[in-house]
Amino acid sequence: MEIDTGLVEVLQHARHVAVLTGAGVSAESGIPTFRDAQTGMWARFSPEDLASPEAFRRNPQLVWEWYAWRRELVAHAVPNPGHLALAELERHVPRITLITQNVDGLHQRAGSSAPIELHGNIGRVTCSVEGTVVDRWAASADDLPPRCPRCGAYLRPDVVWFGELLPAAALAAAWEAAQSCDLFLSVGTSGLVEPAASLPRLALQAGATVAVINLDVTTAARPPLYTINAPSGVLLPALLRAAWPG
Ligand code: BV8
Repeated sequence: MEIDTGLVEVLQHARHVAVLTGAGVSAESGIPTFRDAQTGMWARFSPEDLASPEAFRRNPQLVWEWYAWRRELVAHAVPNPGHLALAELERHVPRITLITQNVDGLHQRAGSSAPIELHGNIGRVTCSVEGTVVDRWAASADDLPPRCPRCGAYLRPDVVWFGELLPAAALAAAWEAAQSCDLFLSVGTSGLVEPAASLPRLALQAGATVAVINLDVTTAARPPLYTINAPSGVLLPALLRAAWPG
């Protein structure tokens, strides 16, 4: 795969690379993206209808079951070459800040050391009242969602729903990285969800080179902005091989 030499050079000399990933990075691991039609029994729902406090208040069992279905999907997924290439980047660049909108934990499983999870992690469950993480709960098929062992309130997935605030420390770290990196890679995200969607623009305004890797862009090189239409699982390993052929 031919990659613009200008972009390769920026990567080779970068001191700090920030990466923002979206559902597209996990698509090649078999996890449907938000923009793909929901599959099977979830076909009639849109994520925005399920991933919100209102939806949970209206029908906590339905929302819990949707997340249980996704947790199962994630449990059987494995990191793909795109995740692995991002983890390998840490071996070549002095500072990497990996910011993800994904809640599937695949970056950690690929070996990335400290991904910033802007929207939480589906593998964690919290008490919907206390907000604290709950590791074990009494499984009960007929009373879903399960209840907090301490206060009896419903349990919920530890993710940020639409209309909820992002974790302040995670957002601040992502904001700082976007403004201090030399190169910002935006990979596999439709860039529709705020405030994550503002990060690439912030990086560009702060003087970084920005590369957008997606399936719904046209490949073009207008430094400091590069857009590359390619699957992340192919492009990211190719980008690393081009920068560090050895
Ligand atoms: C907030 C966790 C302050 C849950 C997610 C009105 C009222 C309230 C809020 C708002 C409002 N209007 C706007 C807002 C803000 C709102 C928002 O942005 N809404 C959008 C829909 C307009 N944001 C929020 O609510 C955020 N909080 O703003 O707080 C506030 C509070 C109250 C009132 C006002 C403001 C919270 C947002 C977090 C929501 N939680 N996830 C869960 O996962 O269940 S978002 C969820 O959807 C994902 O985490 C992700 O961020 C997003 C999906 O986006 P992508 O990851 O980009 O995935 P997508 O499917 O869209 O695109 C995939 C892309 O990959 C495509 O481009 C495709 O081409 C590409 N692709 C596919 N395959 C590949 C590929 N690319 C490369 N290779 C491939 N192989």
